[in-house]
Amino acid sequence: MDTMILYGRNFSPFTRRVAITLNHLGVAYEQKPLSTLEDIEAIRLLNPLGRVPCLSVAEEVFIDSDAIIDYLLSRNPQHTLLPQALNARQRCMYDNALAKGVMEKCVAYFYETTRREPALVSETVAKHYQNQVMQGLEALDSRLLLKASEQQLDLSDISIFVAYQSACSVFKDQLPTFSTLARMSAVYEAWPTFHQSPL
Ligand SMILES: N[C@@H](CCC(=O)N[C@@H](CS)C(=O)NCC(=O)O)C(=O)O
Repeated sequence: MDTMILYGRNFSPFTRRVAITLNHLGVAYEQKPLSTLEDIEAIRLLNPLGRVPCLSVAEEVFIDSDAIIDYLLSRNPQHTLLPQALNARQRCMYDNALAKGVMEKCVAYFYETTRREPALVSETVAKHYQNQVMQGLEALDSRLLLKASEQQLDLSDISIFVAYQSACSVFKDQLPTFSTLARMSAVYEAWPTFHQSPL
């Protein structure tokens, strides 16, 4: 059996969504929590862009959370993470895209406000990212209300959970209440497949 190694910390929402997907699929893996700040040279050896997540399987390295998840789902065709019915699939893909957008903007906001020289931080740009995060979460919060409660967990649920928790950790008390997201997050946090990969 090939050893799978996931590179990246769960603080990276993209890494965390891969980790939770691996847990959910029941795939054995090891995680090396490389940081883009402290371990950039090691990360560049895996990914020329110097980004996480990366997943190594034997001699092969996969990069980008979508491409990694696509590989994992293809390797585990019995999975139930992508709905088969057209409407449910479209809903899943739309919510997944919204959640990934929220992740991207949380990361962009975090970089803008913590990695730039203080004198160069643009409040306008940071505010724009913050608004995008808030609007994305607002849309997800309303859309989750409409989702049937008996619906099976799919890829979008993992992404929404990770995106929401990422926003909580980046924006802390600046984040308004999103009651449906908060409820969903509390429920999933108790599941072993989520619990196993904490922030
Ligand atoms: N589209 C990529 C985004 C990955 C990404 O942005 N990773 C961040 C950490 S959360 C990163 O490595 N940033 C370092 C950089 O871009 O310099 C994915 O889905 O994996």
